[in-house]
Parts: sequence; C-alpha cells; structure tokens
Amino acid sequence: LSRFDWEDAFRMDDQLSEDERMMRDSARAYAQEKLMPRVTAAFREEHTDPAIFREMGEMGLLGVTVPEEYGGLGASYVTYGLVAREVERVDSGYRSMMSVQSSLVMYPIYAYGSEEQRQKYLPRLASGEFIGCFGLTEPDAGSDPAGMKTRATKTANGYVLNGSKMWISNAPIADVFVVWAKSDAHGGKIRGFVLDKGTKGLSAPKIGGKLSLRASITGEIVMDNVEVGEDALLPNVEGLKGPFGCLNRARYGISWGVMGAAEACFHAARQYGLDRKQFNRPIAQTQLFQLKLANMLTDISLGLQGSLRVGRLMDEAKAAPEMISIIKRNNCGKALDIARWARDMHGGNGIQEDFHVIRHMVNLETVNTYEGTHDVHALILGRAVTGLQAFF
Ligand code: TGC
Ligand code: FAD
Repeated sequence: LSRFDWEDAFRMDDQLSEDERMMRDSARAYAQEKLMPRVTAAFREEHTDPAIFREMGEMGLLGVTVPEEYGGLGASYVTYGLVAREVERVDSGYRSMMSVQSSLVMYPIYAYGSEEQRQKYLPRLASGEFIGCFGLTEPDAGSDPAGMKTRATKTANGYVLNGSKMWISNAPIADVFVVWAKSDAHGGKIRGFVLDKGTKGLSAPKIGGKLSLRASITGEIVMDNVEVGEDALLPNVEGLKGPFGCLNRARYGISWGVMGAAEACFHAARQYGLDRKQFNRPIAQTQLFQLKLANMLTDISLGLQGSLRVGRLMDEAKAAPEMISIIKRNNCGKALDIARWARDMHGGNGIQEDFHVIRHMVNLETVNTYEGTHDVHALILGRAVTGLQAFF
C-alpha cells in the first residue's frame, strides 16, 4: 500500500491527464499570484476590477470548453472544473465572474447562436475584451423562472423587450447581455436574446449592500422598450431548456469551485491548529479539532471525486441534469459547513479579514442559493426518485 497524502487523499492527480494537470497548475499560479493579493481589499471595498476579465482571457480561462476556432480552449469539462476550483480557492466572486462569462454567456451563444452571433461575440468574450452577463432571475421569479414577466413583442424588423432582471452577476459592467423573455411571436415560449450595452432603454444599475460575494459586482437589468433586430434572437433554442442547458454547465463548474473554497478553509484551519497553542499544546492536538479536520478531509475528498466522475460523463455526453443536482447541492452544502467550522476553529481571528475564512463563509451563502437553491436541487432529486412533482 502507498503512503497517504492528506492533500490528495484519493490520488486525484493520477486520474488527470497531463494537459489537465498543466491547465490546473497554470490557473493555480494565476489565481495565487494575481488574484490572491487583491482579494481582501476588493471584498472590503466592494470593488470589481474589469481588468480581471482580460487577464483571465490571456490565461485561457474564459470559454475553456468552447472550440478554439471561436477563441476558446476546446478543452474538457474536467479542465473547466479544475480551473473553477483554483479560482474559487481564492474567492467565489472571482469564480462567479469567470463562470458566468464561460457557461452562461459564451456557451449559449455557441450552442444556440447563429454563425454571425458566434463570430461577433465569442472571440471578444474569450479574450475578456467583452464582459458578459446572463439575465434569467426576476424580482418575482427566482426559483420559478417559468414565472418570468419579461416580454418580447414582435415588430416589423425585430422585437421590443420590456421587463426587469434581478441579481445579475457582472451586469453593471457588462457589454453583452444574454436575457431570457417570453416571446409573443413564439406562442409565449421563452426565448434568448443577445443585447449590446448602450442600446436605448437598456440599463443595469448596481445592487449595493451585499454582505456576500462583494468582489463580484451584481446588478439589475432594466429593459424599457428596448428595440432590437431579428439578429438579437438566439435562433436555435426555445423554452426553459435554453437557460437550463447553460445552468447545467455552470452548476457543474460550481461543484468544483466550492471544493476549492472548502480546501482553502481546510488548509487554513489545519495550519492554524498546528501553530496555535492553548493548554500547553497545539489546538490541533485535541480530539475535537481533529474530528473537524477528519470531516473536512472526508467531505472534500468525496466531493471532488463526485465532480470528477460527472465531468468525465459530461465529456462523454453521458451526464444527466440530476447528476449535476447531486454534486451542486452536496458540494455547496458541504463547503458551507466546512467554512463555518474553519471560522470557528480560528477563534476570534476567524472573523478577521486577514485569515480569509469568514470571507469564504459569507460567499458560500450565495453559492448555496444561486443556480438553484440547496432545497430546489433536493426537489429536483426527489422528483427523479419518486416521479412526483413537489414544487407546486
Ligand atoms: P420543468 O417542467 O422541470 O422543465 C421545463 C423544461 O425545461 C427542461 N429542463 C431542462 N433541460 C435541460 N437541463 C435541465 N437541467 C433541465 N431542467 C428542466 C425540461 O425538460 C422542460 O423542457 P420541455 O421541452 O419539456 O419544455 O420546469 P419547472 O418550471 O417545473 O422548473 C422547476 C425547477 C425548480 C427545476 C427549475 O425551475 C429550477 O431549476 N429552478 C432554479 C432556478 C435557477 O437555477 N436559477 C438560476 C439563475 S442563474 C444564476 O443563478 C447565475 S449565478 C452565477 C454566478 O454568478 O456564478
Ligand atoms: P426564492 O426562489 O424566493 O427562494 C427563497 C427560499 O424559498 C429558498 O430557501 C428556496 O429554497 C425556497 N423555495 C422556493 N421555492 C420552493 C419550493 N417550491 N419548495 C420549497 N422551498 C422553496 N440569477 C441570474 O439569472 N443571473 C445571475 O447572474 C445571477 N447572479 C446572482 C448573484 C448573486 C450574488 C445572487 C445572490 C443571486 C444571483 N442570481 C442570478 C439569482 C439566483 O439564481 C436566485 O437568487 C436563486 O435562484 C433563488 O431565487 P430567489 O432569490 O428569488 O429565492
């Protein structure tokens, strides 16, 4: 039997290809060298640096799974997950910026867009020259997006959009808006539209006062008689399966990302416990402290293996949405527990920004809620197990 490595309990390294390891290492180097030194002030001051998109673009971190001919990396879903884990090891807000751009903006334009839309947007989104956002949620339609009120009305040359979106990552600094609306020309079915910043009637005010995910800017999208041409419509998808197709990918990435945040908390708690002495011994030498570390190690090791398995199935086109609900729900919930334990294990220092754990903890409250709350994913799984719909 081989030696046990607490930092890689199930030898994930051996399960990755050379290319996947290389991409993980370069994402880790970028995240630790360029993002880590900025995050404390960015979070404190609620500041989102748009330059981060261009830096990520240069590193090839935007549109990892989008083919190279459109500026992406053409890499595997496992690679995308590994990148999310490294970015979120620093901050969930930075991973949010990246995953919205990749899964919620580039993916729908690639998968549902016309060739002209692909050419117009994808290379510039991949380089970070353009920043994108995704508007599904509304003030009165969160967990139940089918209840959206935003409408697209047919005109002679295109559509007029009216409505508002709420809680939209990147919106106030976005150049490209992928929004979902019920279209009267399509029997009231949900359709996707790509809007450009600066279009008359389109605005994206910032939502202030967030005590979570403060390094990632969030806004509304207000559409007041926004007139667009036929070329703004995403032609190749209709119905809720459009936005859900994007969410499948983003939720999968989140399942990896939150394990990165959890690992950061686990490593910090371990080191703190070795350094900090009470009652004449390191607090890491107490049974209760070790029990928490053992629980963290177990949940992280199992969570990562779940994400890797689903990632491999995605790469083989064999993944089902319910598999993604299992890992999104489990890994977010477990990461939040781990961050709360790590906060506790740091004692008073745990509430101080220099120790980072409370920032991860409050960020993970958002991640547990967005892209389908913990309970909504339980209901998706409950429906799959029983065949009975319990949403309404
Ligand atoms: P339901 O009847 O279940 O389905 C309606 C249609 O959609 C299809 N569908 C899916 N297709 C692909 N993938 C999936 N995961 C799908 N889930 C459903 C389904 O087949 C059906 O198609 P069709 O052709 O038969 O019409 O829909 P429902 O209205 O009962 O929905 C129920 C529920 C709760 C599952 C769903 O609405 C849900 O998942 N709610 C959560 C909402 C959510 O996740 N919002 C996320 C907003 S975006 C965001 O948070 C970004 S944050 C990112 C960041 O900053 O990182
Ligand atoms: P609600 O749906 O009102 O849920 C409130 C509570 O009720 C939750 O506990 C929920 O689990 C529970 N609940 C709801 N329905 C049921 C039910 N049937 N049975 C049992 N319990 C139920 N959206 C976007 O479109 N794009 C973005 O980029 C984006 N970014 C975000 C960034 C941040 C910082 C945040 C906080 C949110 C973001 N969201 C985004 C929105 C996010 O997806 C929603 O907040 C989420 O889907 C939940 O919707 P809600 O806030 O309306 O809560």
